[in-house]
Parts: sequence; structure tokens; C-alpha cells
Amino acid sequence: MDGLVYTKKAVILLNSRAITRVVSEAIEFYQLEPVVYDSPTRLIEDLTSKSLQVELIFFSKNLPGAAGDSLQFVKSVRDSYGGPLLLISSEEDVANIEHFVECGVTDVFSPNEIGQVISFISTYTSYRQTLMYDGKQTVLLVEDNMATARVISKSLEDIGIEVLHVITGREALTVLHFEKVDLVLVDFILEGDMTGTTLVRNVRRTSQWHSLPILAITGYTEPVRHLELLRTGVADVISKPVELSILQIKCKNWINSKRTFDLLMSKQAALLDIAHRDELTGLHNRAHLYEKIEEILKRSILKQTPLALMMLDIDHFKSVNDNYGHEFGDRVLQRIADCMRHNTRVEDILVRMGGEEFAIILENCPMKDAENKADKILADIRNANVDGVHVTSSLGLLCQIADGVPFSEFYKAADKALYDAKEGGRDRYVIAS
Ligand code: GH3
Ligand code: MG
Repeated sequence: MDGLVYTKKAVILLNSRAITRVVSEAIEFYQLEPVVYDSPTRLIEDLTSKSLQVELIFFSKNLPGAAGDSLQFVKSVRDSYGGPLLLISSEEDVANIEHFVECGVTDVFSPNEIGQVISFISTYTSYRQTLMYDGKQTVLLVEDNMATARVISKSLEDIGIEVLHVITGREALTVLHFEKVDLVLVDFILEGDMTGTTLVRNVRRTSQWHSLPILAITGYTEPVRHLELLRTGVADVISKPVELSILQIKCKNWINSKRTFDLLMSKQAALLDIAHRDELTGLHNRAHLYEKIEEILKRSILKQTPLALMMLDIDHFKSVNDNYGHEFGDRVLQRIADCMRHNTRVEDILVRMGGEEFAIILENCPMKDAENKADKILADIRNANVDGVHVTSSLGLLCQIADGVPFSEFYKAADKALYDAKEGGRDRYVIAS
């Protein structure tokens, strides 16, 4: 069996088009590439023949295309695939689920909890990043003296560091755009129109490279010259002639500290994501909305694009809780969240404002599209069936170019429209006047 491969491809083999779409969008959002299959036989053929190398596979218990045995399918996939194999199924029988896991399924998700699938993809991609990163250490060497470049490259390769060698500052910038580099080693007197100093300034200006350490190699030995280099933003200075054993240790040390820093940053981002999410539904929370809304309003003004705000509230939700219990009510809330996800784009902001009230922000969405979406969301909720129970919801819709209007005004107007939708008989949307 092959080990994990990093091809960015994620296979989707599901019998529901709606779920295929949502999973596919989530995969793209996390910068993987969805590959949709409609036949288990074809997927197994492609895996066996190695014409397809994938990182993730999502499949449903009722396989599309053929009435094949899904346990047999799992076993066949496992003969040639070692990565996560994820089942999306409403199967609730624990013994059956265990059977799948014994045969090689990594995890099982309910189609009603697509939020958990999305959260899996998010965790997987950040884990993958760390793994890929650990496998290889790469130094970008910018040096126009070929003899020096050869000696340095050899000494770094001897300790397992891959070296990408370029001659000019411009080439270095191009490489940085396309390759994952852990450290830059730059000779400060360079051929071409870009000196080492200009290169450092360009790197430091680009936010994605803020944590990238740069070591300067220089023929100057005077402390004042070194000070100058350190002031431009290099992490350390190495004098020529280069003492190779010291260079090796310095490179290793800087690569390690960069990795620790990156790991901390990604952990911090993950924590921030948790702080901005509602645990029950996986949607964003109020704090997230308030953090994002100012830039969203600015974009609407700058680009003169209409911004749609929907406020949605479940109808008579109290009686759902009263009749079926709070836990059942929670499942209804999760289901409503999925109805919202199915009908929006990944970049739209879906918020659980609190209780059974939700907000949806759609950037660059003209009124006609917003009305269409409102209709679809209301219909999806109306048709959703949680153990035979149906609920409806009401929606207030506002759609306009922000033009200096503070969010509190937007919110008030959409909320008033929501109130009017309730007054008007519920299970409908009303456009804010
Ligand atoms: P309306 O159609 O006018 O909106 O009526 P409603 O019953 O939906 O509104 P009301 O504000 O009277 O009741 C909202 C209910 O939502 C009351 C509260 O117990 C319930 N609720 C709020 N948060 C949660 C939650 O996290 N889980 C569950 N199960 N219920 C919740
Ligand atoms: Mg309500």
C-alpha cells in the first residue's frame, strides 16, 4: 500500500448532488482539487492502475452508479490507497459504523452535519501543511559567484537541506512566489539591477513572507556594515570566506525557529477560528460578523456593489422545543444551518446571531439574486424533514450599496423586515423598505 501522497486531489463519490456541491466547494476553499466520480468501479480502476493519486476520498453508503456492496468497495479502495477514507451516511447503527471502520473507513459523517465535514477538511489541510513542511527543508541561495554557490550548496545538501540556487534578485522573487522556501541566503553584492538590500526590502514588504528568515553573506567585515545589513531586516550576517560548519548550524537553527513560529501562527489561526464559530451549527458567530463587517461595507462602497443582508428566524421554534425536547431542537438548528450552507457560496458569511436567529451576508449580490436565494433557503427549510418534523422560517432582506450607512442601520432595517415577515404570516421573506 502506498503512503500518503500530496497531490491536492480529493475524490467525491456521493449519491447526492447537493452534498457533492457543498463538499466540492469546501475542498476548493481549502485549496485542494475536487475530483467528482460517478462510478465506484471506475474509481477503483483508476486507483489500481495508479492513473489517479489522491489525498482524500469521500463516498456515500449508497454508491452512485452501481448497486455495489459498499463494504467490498472500501476493501478494494484500501488495496491501493492509504489516505483518509470518509463515509458520508445517515447510518446511525453503531455496529454497522464499526464494521465500516474495521474495513478501513477513517471517519463517518452524517449528511445533516456537513459542518463537521468542512471542519475535517480544515483540520486535515493544516495538518497536511505541517507534514509536508517537515519532510523537506529548502534554502533559496542567491549568489552570482558560481564557485561560492557550488561550495555552499554542497555543504547544505550534505545535511539534508535542498538548495534552490539563483543568480539575481529578480529570479529570487520569482522562486519565492512558486516554491516553499524556509530560508533565504543572499550575497549582498549581486549581478543585475537588484542588490541584496532591494531584495530584502521587497521580501519584507510582502506579508506572506514576514516570517521568512534571510541570512546575508558579505565580503565586508566592518561591524558598521553588518549593522547596516541587520537594519534592512536580515536575520543574521555571515562573513566571507564562509565558515561552512557555522553556516550549516545557523541554517538549521533558523529553519527550526521559522517552523516553530509558523506552527504557532497556524495554531493561533485555528484558535481564532474556534472563537469565531458557533459550536452547535459550525456557522460563524456574532464576533466574526462584527470583525468582518467593516471591510465588507468598505468593499461595497469602493466597488459600488450591492450588499445583501438576510435576517432569518425559525417560526414557532419554542413549540418545537416544548413538544420534542431541547436536544431535538438542537438537531433542527443544525439542519437549518445546512439548508443555509447548501444555498450559499463558501465566501458568503453565515452567522448564528444567537438562539434561533441567523444572519447571511452576501457580497456583490443584486436584489434579484438575493430574492432567489431567500426563496431557495426558505423552501429548503420548509422541505427539510427532521424525523418527520417540519419547520418553517421567516426572513427579512435588505439589499443595497453600503454608501456610508452604518451596519447598525442595515441590521435594524433587515430585522424590521423580518418582524414584518412574521406579522405577515411567517414562512416568507419581506424586503426592507
Ligand atoms: P416566532 O415564530 O415568533 O419566532 O416564535 P418562536 O417560538 O420561534 O420564538 P421565541 O423567541 O418565542 O422562542 C425562541 C425559542 O428558541 C426559545 C428558546 O428556548 C429556543 N432556543 C434558543 N436557543 C436555542 C438552542 O440553542 N437550542 C434549542 N433547542 N433551542 C433554543
Ligand atoms: Mg423564532
